[in-house]
Amino acid sequence: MTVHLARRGNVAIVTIDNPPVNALGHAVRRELSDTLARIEADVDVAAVVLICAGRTFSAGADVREFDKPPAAPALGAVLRAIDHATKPWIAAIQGTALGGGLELALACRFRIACPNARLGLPEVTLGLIPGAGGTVLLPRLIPADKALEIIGFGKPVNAREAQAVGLIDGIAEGDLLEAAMDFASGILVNPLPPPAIARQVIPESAPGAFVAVATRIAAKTPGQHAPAAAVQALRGSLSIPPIEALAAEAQTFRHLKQSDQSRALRHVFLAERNTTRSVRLDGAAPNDLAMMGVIGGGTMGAGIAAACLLAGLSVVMIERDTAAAAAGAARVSEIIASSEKRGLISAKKHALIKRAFLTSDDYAALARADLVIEAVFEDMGVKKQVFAQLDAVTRPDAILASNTSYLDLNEIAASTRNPARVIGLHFFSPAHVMRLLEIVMPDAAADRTLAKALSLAERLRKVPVLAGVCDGFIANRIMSAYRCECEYMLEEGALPWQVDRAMTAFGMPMGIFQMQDLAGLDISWAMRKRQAATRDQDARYVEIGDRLCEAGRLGRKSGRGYYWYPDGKTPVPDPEVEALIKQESERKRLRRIVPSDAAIMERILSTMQAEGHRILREGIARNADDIDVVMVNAFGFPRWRGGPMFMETRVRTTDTVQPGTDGPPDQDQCRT
Ligand code: 3H9
Repeated sequence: MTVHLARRGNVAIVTIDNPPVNALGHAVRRELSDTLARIEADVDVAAVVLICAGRTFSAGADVREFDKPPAAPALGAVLRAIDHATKPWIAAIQGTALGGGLELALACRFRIACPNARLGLPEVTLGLIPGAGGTVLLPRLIPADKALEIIGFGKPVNAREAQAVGLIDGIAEGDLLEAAMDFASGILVNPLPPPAIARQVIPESAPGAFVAVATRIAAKTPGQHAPAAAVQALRGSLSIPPIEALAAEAQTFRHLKQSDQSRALRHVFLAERNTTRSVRLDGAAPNDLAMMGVIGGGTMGAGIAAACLLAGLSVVMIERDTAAAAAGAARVSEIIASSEKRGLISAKKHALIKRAFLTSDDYAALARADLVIEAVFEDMGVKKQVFAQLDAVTRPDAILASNTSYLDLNEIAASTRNPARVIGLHFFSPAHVMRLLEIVMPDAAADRTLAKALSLAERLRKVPVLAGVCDGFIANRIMSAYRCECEYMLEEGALPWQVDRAMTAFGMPMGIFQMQDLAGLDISWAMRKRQAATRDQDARYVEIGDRLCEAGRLGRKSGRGYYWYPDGKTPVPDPEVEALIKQESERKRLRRIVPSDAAIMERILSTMQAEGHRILREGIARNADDIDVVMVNAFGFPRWRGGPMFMETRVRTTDTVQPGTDGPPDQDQCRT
């Protein structure tokens, strides 16, 4: 049974109990429908409290059922029966009420919620719009522009915001069920308001507010169908009778469910939750970690320290001297202060964090650390020195992690007394924001070490992806491969701004050349110079990056790189760069043919996929879904395209990429 019915006096208590998130799958819908019929028939019931078991209200329709044939009763039908119930239903919300879960609450006559509850219609994040009445009921409870904000951006609101706009009728400060029971007795003495479905729509909160939200949605979600459909559905529901609006909403929902974009977004949603599904290791509960060590207070170290502090862990940050430690501490403080300013943490939590953070230039301060993450300069010698010191001062059971992006973790582990406790934890910058965490397993790492790393990922609410040891692991290795391909394209006829335009039109947040300008061209230049002696001299080598650096064009920080930055931040195509690239083509006797944007993107995509397959063959990634999760979360591969490996499994349509004319040439060695 997933739905339970109890009685207290003249109030029926309906409890949905479908772990883990009370999704409204077929069994729940059927049992809810039967329970409603029993309650309607029971003359002794005057009101109904609807509550969910466990830590959360309902997370909505069961996304795992979306590719199965529909099974009656449909959610919309169940909710319309609740809308029209002769007795008032009161939704008692804890945790999150999302999607169909919130639609269920909207169908109830009243809603009360715990102070930390979150309510939302995040269907657009799955390439959908609400399909069980959300677009029709919400603007009948809150102003139309606020409804559009919630539906079009898919971002949940907290209980206070919900109360302020009129989405809920009260906040339960104490026990939720008791508060709901009190609420039920309170409403029975008053005349009942009409159900939401029978109310008039509430106009926008200010003239032009609806259009302003719609414009922001369009600007934020280029290329995506669902947000535009949400705007259209809301517009419709403001102007046509509710019954027609419900039918139109359901039709759009069904149509979107079949779309490539929704399939892609659902693929990523499930893939992100599957990355460690088969890795079930004993030996480390999430609360096993208390004190963290971070070596290095640069951008990366400070971001990692802040992520740990924000997750409630204590942190000791080590720097080489007191001045560097103070600079590192200042970086961390800035991140924490900005988290408070943005309302992400309270002043009280900020004060607690300050007490949990210590900096030192003495490794001995790490004696009690459970896990230490090294984030120092990418140099094997420097890393080995750090690990030697960690070996000397840490507890024998402490885990030692490196945040290296590409160095050989087997070599680092082998340099320690106990390689079993060494692991790679590759964060992405800014580390307190980016959700991806590549967990890199050296050959000798013990299960216990991996278990602790997974505990940390869970504690930090990161998406962990397991990777094997190789140059660049999963993310940087694939990036390195397609960057190389893009450099070949420059020699063969494209220009940086054309490649970048093709990438952003595809949905990437930034093109590869702008990205390199932002990161600075000098770091990879220095690396290429170090590798020059050992590079395969027969491999194709693109010298454009070297030529730019030799000309003092080190990227955005120097005002010039692949682009010119006249105001210090806006990239402008530069004829000097064009001339330099053409010279290089000529020097190599390459005939320049300007490719189409579609051909450029096709070639980038094929390169990502080819490198993905290599990574799979070598056992660096565990499966293709993990590669998609990495690409979406590391470099902003458009989530709504599902990732390069997912795209390969789909039949190409016009809303993906036009087949290009150029195939990817064989991968030459081009690792920088
Ligand atoms: C919808 O409702 C359409 C309607 O408008 C119309 C219908 C006609 N279904 O994320 P977590 C699983 S569309 C099935 O790790 P958290 C998840 O896979 C839906 N399963 O926990 C995982 O399984 P496992 C609109 C679901 O605490 C487990 O629950 N709703 C669903 O970090 C724990 O999940 C949404 O878009 C689901 N709907 O976060 C909400 N949701 O343990 C999507 C979760 O086997 N869900 N699971 O790996 C979320 O945003 C988060 O899961 C939530 C919990 C905030 C609820």
